[in-house]
Amino acid sequence: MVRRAAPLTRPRFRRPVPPAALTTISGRFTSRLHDERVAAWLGIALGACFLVAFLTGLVSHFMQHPAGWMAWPSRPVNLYRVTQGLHVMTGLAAVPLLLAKLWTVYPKLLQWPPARSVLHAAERLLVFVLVGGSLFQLVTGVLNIDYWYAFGFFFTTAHYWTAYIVIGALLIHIANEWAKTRRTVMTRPQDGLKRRAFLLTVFGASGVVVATTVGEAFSPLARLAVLAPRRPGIGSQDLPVNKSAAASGVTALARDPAWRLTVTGHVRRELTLTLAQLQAMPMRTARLPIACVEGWSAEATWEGVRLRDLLRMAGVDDDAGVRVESLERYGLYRTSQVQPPHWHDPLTLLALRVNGEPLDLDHGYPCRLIAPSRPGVMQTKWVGRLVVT
Ligand SMILES: Nc1nc2c(c(=O)[nH]1)N[C@H]1C(S)=C(S)[C@@H](COP(=O)(O)O)O[C@H]1N2
Ligand SMILES: [Mo]
Repeated sequence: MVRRAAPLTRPRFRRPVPPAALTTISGRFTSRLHDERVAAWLGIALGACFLVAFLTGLVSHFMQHPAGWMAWPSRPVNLYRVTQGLHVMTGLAAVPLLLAKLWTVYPKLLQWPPARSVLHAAERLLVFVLVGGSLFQLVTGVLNIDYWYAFGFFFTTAHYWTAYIVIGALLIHIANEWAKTRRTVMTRPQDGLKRRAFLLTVFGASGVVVATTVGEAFSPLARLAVLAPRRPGIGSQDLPVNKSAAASGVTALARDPAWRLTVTGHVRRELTLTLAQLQAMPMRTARLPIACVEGWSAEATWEGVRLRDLLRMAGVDDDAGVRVESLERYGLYRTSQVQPPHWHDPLTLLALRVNGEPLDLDHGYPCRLIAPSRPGVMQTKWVGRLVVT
């Protein structure tokens, strides 16, 4: 009885392969979803994610390492928060898209013979560079935002340079595929293949990844952010901590009553201030986010002394730059540079308090830098010295 039913369904799989289907190297790739149309739509979505991730990645890189002629504005306050949130979200959304795209086109990747001509060989080499580079970016990016430094190289340098290789290969790939993709998506398929269901599943998977992470930056969705390693509102003083005082080895120095803030370098008057003297200066309040390169961000209410008040007191030229130095002895993020547009901004503070309390040790006690539109790594904690350059 059961066996008799089988022939009824079988002919559906015997239909002639439509011209749009990819050529396969053997009979093993039987799903008809290995298909140009599916590949085209996934490619469009991936291309959009990669272009946004590339541009926002450049913003992040050049905010941290500005070329000599670059002066980033200090407004809008949330500029970095938004660009870096987009960077991480488009990168994460690309993970299911890339996996689905690779599944869709793998018969083509394993094509035999490997090359029919020199041009064909070059085209295929380009695709392998694109695939390899994309996997590298997504894998290292995800490991980095999850604080799993499983790789032996320095993440930011590798991620930055690989981005140019990937985007270069992607632009050539887009140029090669443009006409075909356009034709494919502009025509209506006649074969009744369930592409839409497959694509909706893949886009849905991307949506789920984003929905369960985006709350790390967008606090109304914080409770949904089960995939995020940091969440707004969670941490000491309702604020996440990236690197604790203990991990930075600054606990004793930060608690030392002999702590002084010094302002030195190209100044007319060197300043050496005790914590009490700093506290006696005019206090300002600013509502500003910490926006980490890893994508999480959280807003807090900061109180402290305007950096520009301190620098004016020391007699600093308007076009001078300032290096903010931490008490931390080692560590890549123990100093940061503040350019004129940032220290002129009235919202840029040396903060002494956060969310109504004196700073916790983990948030930079006795004082930390907090400025608008600036990567988190440049919001230096446990400040001991300002050096005017
Ligand atoms: N001295 C010092 N300041 C630092 C860091 C550090 O490692 N050392 N980490 C930075 C990073 S990566 C971020 S995201 C913010 C986090 O600040 P929070 O821990 O108060 O949230 O602090 C920044 N300030
Ligand atoms: Mo960070």
